[in-house]
Amino acid sequence: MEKVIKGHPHIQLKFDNAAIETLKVRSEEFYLSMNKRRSVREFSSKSIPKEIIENIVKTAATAPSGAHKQPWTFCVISNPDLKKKIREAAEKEEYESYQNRMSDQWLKDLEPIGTDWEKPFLETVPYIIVVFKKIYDEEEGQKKTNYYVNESVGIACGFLISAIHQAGLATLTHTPSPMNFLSEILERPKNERPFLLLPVGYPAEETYVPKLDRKGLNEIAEFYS
Ligand code: IYR
Repeated sequence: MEKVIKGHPHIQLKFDNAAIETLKVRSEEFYLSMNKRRSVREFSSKSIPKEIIENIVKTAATAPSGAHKQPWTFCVISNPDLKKKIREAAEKEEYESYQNRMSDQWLKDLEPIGTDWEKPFLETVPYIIVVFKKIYDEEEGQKKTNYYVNESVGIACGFLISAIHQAGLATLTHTPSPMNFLSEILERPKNERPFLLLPVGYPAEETYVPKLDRKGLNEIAEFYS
């Protein structure tokens, strides 16, 4: 069913009104599945069909965005030379950060996670996804502002990480800093800024992750009934 509302075409929403019991089961199952997600820092080089990555990126792009501007570009890198370049540039920045730019407190906070400046996974993984935010669009030579760009692209990255996990793969939310080298290596246009870098693959055969707890519901939520 289509309808014109205030001069603009609309379609009737096809909403799956499932029974409450179904909602309970689905919401719990989804939580239990998402609660198994862990950030991984050691990856296998096992290959992954491109189609799976395409589905994951399409899922990320179902995110809501300010005025539906979809202000994102997902760069999917499988080219070994580019992965090498990205690793070298990221490690150069990270080395500087760990040696000189990060505070003692920051380094102390990272100790339990066991990170350092070395990022070999950037070459090991079959894919790196670099998410760029589009601070404006260019239409017929005119600059058109995008809205809530950080929120929109942040939400899309949440969808992306969830899609990677739901597919049965692992990733890491990696933010080398500063990361303008990604614009140069990937030759991005000037309206795009790097937002997040995600290596995507299978975890290495025997991978250990930090023993962490998640905050309980009473620590993260306030209910106003
Ligand atoms: N970007 C660095 C440092 C780093 C910072 C935070 I906050 C982390 O949670 C993890 C790492 C790195 O990727 O090592």
